[in-house]
Amino acid sequence: MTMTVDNLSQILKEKLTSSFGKSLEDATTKEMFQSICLTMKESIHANWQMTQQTYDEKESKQVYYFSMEFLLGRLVESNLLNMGMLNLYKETLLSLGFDPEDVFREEHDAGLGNGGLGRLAACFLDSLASLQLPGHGMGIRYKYGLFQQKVVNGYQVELPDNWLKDEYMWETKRGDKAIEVRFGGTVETTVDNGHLQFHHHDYERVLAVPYDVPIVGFDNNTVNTLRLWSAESTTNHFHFHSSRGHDYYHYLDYKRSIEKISEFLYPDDSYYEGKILRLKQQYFLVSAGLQSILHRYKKRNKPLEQLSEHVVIQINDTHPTLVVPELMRLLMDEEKLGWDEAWSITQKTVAYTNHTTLSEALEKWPEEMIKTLFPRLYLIIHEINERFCKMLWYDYPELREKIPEMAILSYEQVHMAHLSMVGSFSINGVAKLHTDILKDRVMKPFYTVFPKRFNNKTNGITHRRWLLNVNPKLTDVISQAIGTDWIHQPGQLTDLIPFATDSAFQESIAKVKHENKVKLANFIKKQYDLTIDDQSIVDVHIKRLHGYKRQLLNLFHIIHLYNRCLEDPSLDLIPRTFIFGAKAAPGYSFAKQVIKLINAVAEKVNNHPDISSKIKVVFLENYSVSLAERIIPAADLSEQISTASKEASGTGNMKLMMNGALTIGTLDGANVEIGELVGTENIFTFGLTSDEVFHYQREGEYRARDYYNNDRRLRNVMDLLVNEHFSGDDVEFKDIFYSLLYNNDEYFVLKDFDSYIHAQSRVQEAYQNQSDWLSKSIVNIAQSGMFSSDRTIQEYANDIWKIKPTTIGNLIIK
Ligand code: GL9
Repeated sequence: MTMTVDNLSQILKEKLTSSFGKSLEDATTKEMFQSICLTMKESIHANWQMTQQTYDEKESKQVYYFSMEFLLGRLVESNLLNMGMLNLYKETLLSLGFDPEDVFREEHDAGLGNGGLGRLAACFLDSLASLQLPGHGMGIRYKYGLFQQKVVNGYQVELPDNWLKDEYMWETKRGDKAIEVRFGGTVETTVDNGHLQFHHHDYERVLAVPYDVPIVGFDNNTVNTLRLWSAESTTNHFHFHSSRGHDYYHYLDYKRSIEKISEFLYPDDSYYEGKILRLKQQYFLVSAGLQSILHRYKKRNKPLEQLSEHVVIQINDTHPTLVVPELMRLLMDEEKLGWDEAWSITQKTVAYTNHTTLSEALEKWPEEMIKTLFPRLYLIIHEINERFCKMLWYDYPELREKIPEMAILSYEQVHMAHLSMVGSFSINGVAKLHTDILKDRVMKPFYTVFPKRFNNKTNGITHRRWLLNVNPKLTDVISQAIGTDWIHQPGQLTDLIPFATDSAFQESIAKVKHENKVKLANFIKKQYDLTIDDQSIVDVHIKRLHGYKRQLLNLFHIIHLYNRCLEDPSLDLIPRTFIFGAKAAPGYSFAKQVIKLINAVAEKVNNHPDISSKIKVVFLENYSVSLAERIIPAADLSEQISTASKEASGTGNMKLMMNGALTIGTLDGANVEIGELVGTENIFTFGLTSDEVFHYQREGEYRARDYYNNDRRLRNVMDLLVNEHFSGDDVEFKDIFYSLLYNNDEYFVLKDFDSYIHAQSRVQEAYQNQSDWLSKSIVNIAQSGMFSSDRTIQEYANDIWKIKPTTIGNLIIK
């Protein structure tokens, strides 16, 4: 049966009555949103059950993607798209007098991630289901996601993200599948029949309760699972006898201490804070996740020795590294396997992805902390380390002197990346350059020992959300030109290449871009009462605020343009709107100062009577998946200007390219691969290369001061930071100024300034020739199919996971 607007209207009206006791006329948009979800869930849940059943029947090998972060954003539109019902729902809502956008926006973003790493996990889930691959997510159901950002007086203020305050429509609590996770206590060793036995006593019990979110595949019947664990306590075992209520208060304390484990997401990106609660979160995810996997596996009645033929565990960075010792513990202590068998199974089951080479992000936990929280795991880690170091000593005499720096335990710390590399069969970076840096530098000795484990998997993004959902007009224009096969096979976007110089096609691309700009301008007007020019170049820099991402370099270009306008009021500039969106980690004061500086510059520039018609600076608060979805379709220029070698891949670069923005960027992360695909004439590259950065870091011959002294433009920009121009006083931005001049500019902002300014003038020049610009834009769209996460996931499936699609039968209820 195919559903019509009339059928669906009827269903939704009935849902409003049965669930809320409301008629259509009285229903709020929230109730309408919830009715839609309830209706969708009926068909999703039928396929969900069938998918799981089919996987079990066919004994499909299952992938579990363990991640501390899943930055899902909203699901309603992407689920509808994947179910093939988006247009039907939109039309039906309109016919019922609701604006679909308003209804969809009732869904609170699931902000269970900080940035790229968490969003990548979400894109991967979408691709897994869309490629009919049996792959699931394991994560934490944080009560509070990434903080909400407010800008007050130009400063970032953090508010809690209470995303569960209305019911989360997509999740299903599976109370029957709750699992116990144990913390602390002591381990007693006994010898039984010549075998060592480990007995864990006096531990604290935490109940891990799974909440499952269905992951709907595109145009197929697959529904995979994202399992999010919540830490809960039970009152079951407690009886309160004490007349003075002591037990009761103890119980409340205990309950609170347990619930803290899944209370909030740590808001740091590319940085780890050695907090004990964070370590507890990691183990909580790992132990609950592994126990549930083994439980399911055992139902297949296969020997544990074959685990790796049925299960793969991919760990998203080192955050879930404890899977290595925890799987060992479960196999040995619970399943009674010996060390060698357990080790062989573990190593064949776990695969590790590295997402950063920044040293401040490489996790090292104090041995003491590990020993106290997980006494049994500590013994196991110790043993793994002993065996690894011995192996190095005997098998790699040339590496003997490197043993201290390669050890898992050294200087009283546990090196999580080392443990991950030793305990897994695959180690991958997330872009070609990044993987090369791992092999040649950061993890070089490990590459010597385990050359076959290293491989590259360049990141990707789901084109369904980041093109079809966010930019339906562009989607239509593309399909009118090349048909719709590219939707299933995004690589076929290259069919657009012949259209790059087709003036009619260029015009339709230009029209879409302009309409998207008008829409964004209306949003900015409504939200900030700021008028932006919909004819201007929309120049966007959206990502976490971090020194290495160099929002400051962008800002220096803006201040430089501002200075030029002040000097020469008749300066011919194509109007530009500079858009920033960025959250700073709450404890990262430099990043917070940069936010204040962006807002201070915006204030000056936007209110200048002559300049504001040429330059506008907009800091959009609370950058999130949903905000990205509004900005990206309107962008002309994509700022990807990290210090070369520092950005492992980047994924915003891919989203913007796919929507026709041109990249101004360094030869860093996936920018390198973007440049190779589009050709040098269709990207604006500038700045130091990663080799040059390494060279300067090694030789210590960079002197930032010289650049300040010798470049008048740079001095004119920087002096404005400390002479009260942008702030009421001269100290507000002095830390920024000092970090550049006295701390020698760690991220080479001054060094790359000149080259960046030149690249920006090339941008302005290129934009003057609209036909040329549009052809560049089309080439970017055409080459973006390579960056669909379908391609990435297919590579993981072929090279690492060795899994094939499992088709799910045809029981779709539409
Ligand atoms: C990151 C890298 O910095 C990005 O360059 C990369 O694209 C993503 C996904 O592989 O991973 N590593 C990392 O710690 N973060 C990344 O974005 N940080 C956040 O997620 C905030």
